[in-house]
Amino acid sequence: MDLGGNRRGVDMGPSAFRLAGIEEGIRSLGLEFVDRGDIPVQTPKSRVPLDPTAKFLPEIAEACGLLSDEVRKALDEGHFPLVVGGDHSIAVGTVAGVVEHVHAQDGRIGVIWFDAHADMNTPETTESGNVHGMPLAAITGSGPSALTQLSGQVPMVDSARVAMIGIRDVDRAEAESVRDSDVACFTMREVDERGIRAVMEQAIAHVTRGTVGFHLSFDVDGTDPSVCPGVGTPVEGGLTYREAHTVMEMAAASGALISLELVEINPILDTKNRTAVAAKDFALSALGKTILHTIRPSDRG
Ligand code: 5AB
Ligand code: MN
Ligand code: MN
Ligand code: MN
Repeated sequence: MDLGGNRRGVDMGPSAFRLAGIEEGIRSLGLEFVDRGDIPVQTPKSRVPLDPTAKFLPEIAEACGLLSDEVRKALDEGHFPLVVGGDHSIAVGTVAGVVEHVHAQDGRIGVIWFDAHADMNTPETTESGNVHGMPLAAITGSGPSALTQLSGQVPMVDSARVAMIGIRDVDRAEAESVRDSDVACFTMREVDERGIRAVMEQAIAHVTRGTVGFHLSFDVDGTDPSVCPGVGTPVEGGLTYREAHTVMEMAAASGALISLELVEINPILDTKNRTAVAAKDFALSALGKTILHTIRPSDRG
């Protein structure tokens, strides 16, 4: 999917991610790997959006519905969903699927949102009209009903069970929504001052309180542009390569990670596929890869 952002080409992210060697990487951890293929996304009749306050919303909502069904099915079958984007609007579909699966057992989830951006705009606050700036608002119950009502539950996730990490670029009206919500926002300032380990410890505690576990939505632009240059909305001063691995290693060690998505990998803006390769390596850390040995699922708490 690349309908949610301005810069085209992010729909090629999954190809770049496969080329980076995710299958071999996952198999080398002793895990099974199933590629469930791509989710079909409608090609809009015209690139001129009908609604400038939520561009290509119908096409995005439809693809999110299909993705949600795929994610729920994977979880129902006992698999761990690893979703690869695509622009960040797909998070609405991923989270809807996880919520549907967990809700069938009366459970709630938390969300860790790793990103340079807060993605809490709505059609009322957005300055760009791009839906990839809106998914976290939709997940926590604000925005177009085509998105907020994608799972049986509104809000899909209680904002008090959401933690953002890496934030350093928020629009004026969006910042107000973040402050008015119960989201725990760990900006780059917190990462600088307290270190990523302390921030992650607090974020994990926050999203696991009263939940069955958490979803990690990893926008690669949360890392520094020197780490992941292939992104449409780069912002200086992001997490280092090692800090991003710490995020993933701590998510794995928590034993509470239910699902993972990596988004906004844009091969057109990249150099020699390094963004997809870095994203693949981050994913492997989240799946239990460590430098000297592997945390097998049976070792987890
Ligand atoms: B991303 C911006 N806030 O709404 C907007 O990459 C940027 O999924 C959104 O985090 C960035 O257009 C969306 C200016
Ligand atoms: Mn559905
Ligand atoms: Mn994002
Ligand atoms: Mn972002």
